[in-house]
Amino acid sequence: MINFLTNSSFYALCKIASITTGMLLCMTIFYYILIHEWRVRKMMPNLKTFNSAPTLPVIGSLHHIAFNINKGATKLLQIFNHYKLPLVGWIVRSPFVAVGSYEDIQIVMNNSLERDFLGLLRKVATNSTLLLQGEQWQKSRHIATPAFSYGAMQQYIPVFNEYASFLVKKLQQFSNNNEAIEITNHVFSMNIDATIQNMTGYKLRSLETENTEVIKLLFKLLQMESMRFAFPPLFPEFMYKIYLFFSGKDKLYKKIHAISKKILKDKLNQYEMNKKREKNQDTHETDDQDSKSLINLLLKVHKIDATLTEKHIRDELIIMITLGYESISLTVCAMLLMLAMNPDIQAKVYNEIVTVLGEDENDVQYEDTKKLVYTEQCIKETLRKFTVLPFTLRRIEKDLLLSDQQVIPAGCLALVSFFTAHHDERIFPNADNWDPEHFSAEAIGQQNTQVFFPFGAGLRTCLGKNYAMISMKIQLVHLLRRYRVTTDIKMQDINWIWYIALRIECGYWLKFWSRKRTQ
Ligand SMILES: *[C@@H]1O[C@H](CO)[C@@H](O)[C@H](O)[C@H]1NC(C)=O
Ligand SMILES: *[C@@H]1O[C@H](CO)[C@@H](O)[C@H](O)[C@H]1NC(C)=O
Ligand SMILES: CC(=O)N[C@H]1CO[C@H](CO)[C@@H](O)[C@@H]1O
Repeated sequence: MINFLTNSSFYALCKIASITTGMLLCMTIFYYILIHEWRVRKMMPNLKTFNSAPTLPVIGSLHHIAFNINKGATKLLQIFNHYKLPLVGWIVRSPFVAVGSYEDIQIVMNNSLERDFLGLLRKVATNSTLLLQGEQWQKSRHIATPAFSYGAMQQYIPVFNEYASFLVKKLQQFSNNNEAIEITNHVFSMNIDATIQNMTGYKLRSLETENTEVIKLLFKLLQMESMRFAFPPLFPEFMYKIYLFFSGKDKLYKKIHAISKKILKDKLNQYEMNKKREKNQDTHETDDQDSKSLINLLLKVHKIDATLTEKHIRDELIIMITLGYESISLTVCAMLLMLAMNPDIQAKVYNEIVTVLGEDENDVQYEDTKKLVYTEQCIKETLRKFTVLPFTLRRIEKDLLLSDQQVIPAGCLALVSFFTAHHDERIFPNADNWDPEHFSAEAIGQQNTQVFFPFGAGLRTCLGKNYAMISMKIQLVHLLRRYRVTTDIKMQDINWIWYIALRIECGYWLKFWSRKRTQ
């Protein structure tokens, strides 16, 4: 009897507790919706002046991109092409303004430092320079900057040369037989090996061993993250976590974290050992040797400043490596493809290489890269036409006056479409054509940095832009002086596909023809 009573009062208590919790939860949600609506209402007068793509109740403009897995972003580019930018769009009840003219991009990039990627990449990169904000960002950027200085670059150049000539050798087996090969994985392997070695000292050897496990993992990561972008129910962090848990895909993140932990642990041990040896020998040689590499810069601060955690180091490395090798590799692949389609231009690039470096297969030095002017023009044209990172998102902190007197209200997101600016017919006539003359001294000259954003703009520009340019030049020199490339792909076969980085859907199929005269 007594048992029965206590039991029933227990259930009653439970009932009351759950009802109260439910009510509290509803009230909190309601409260946040109210606050949000109040903020949006304040923005409305300004937002009303913008063009708008058709919206639906509740979901806003999401139907244009949603559920188009991996085509969401390319759909977005079409919309931007179709309606005139700036354009207002709605993520459920949150507004964003898309800008795409170089004038407006400059205004947004110069005035807003706060990135907001809607949760994208948060699971691997919250504490990286890419995603940090405010003072934390400044500090992180300050630490990483010397890793891309002139001095550091001198350290990387032998590595680029070594791996590029390795890639050249690798391609030998596919050359001269009139069969096209898809080169992404080879170029990816080369670049991930070089970048990991330069940033961390770790030798991955994926090109040598043809073990592309890490590349596949990182590609899956980008696929997952871009899928999330096209699937709005997964925007909230807790929804994404639930999805990952039940689909078993959290394993992917665990694997990536495990690899970065292992590299860091090895490096920490080595760092301690070097420090000890230094103390014993009373020299600073070991320390100075590679003190400018990213991992050493981070470790040095980590040792004296506990707020820079191991997680920060790992996030920084993952993001620099992933975005670095992706964008460099895809640009190199695209450039080879364009040269294959344009034999005249390829001949001109080859002639420049021979003029600057001679007939021998010497290593490329820093000074040589400066002299490869026409090659650089072609790389820039590739960065324009193929804009590997086509968008960025910024949170607008103060009302922002755009070039046509419209105002993006404070608190609103700005979606910056570099891709649109790079296809602006005012600046790049016949923008759909790949034509290095778009970057000839007469065509664009000094304007260059004002209208062209391959590495972003403003204070948050990409730290690795020199690294990327020099690395790409060295790879192209090694490849093009050994091989002539041809392809069966036509410009009209090219469709975009977006996995955080923009690629072409059909792949980069090339034929390699040895230039070496038979001895
Ligand atoms: C943005 O900043 C760059 C570099 O400081 C400057 O050259 C440019 O004129 C600025 N643009 C605008 C619109 O403020
Ligand atoms: C890492 O990121 C989180 C969330 O942005 C922040 O709260 C934390 O302070 C960061 N930690 C470091 C070491 O920067
Ligand atoms: C961090 C690190 O070890 N970076 C290396 C990049 O590669 C060159 C050449 O192997 C090394 O000297 C650097 O130490």
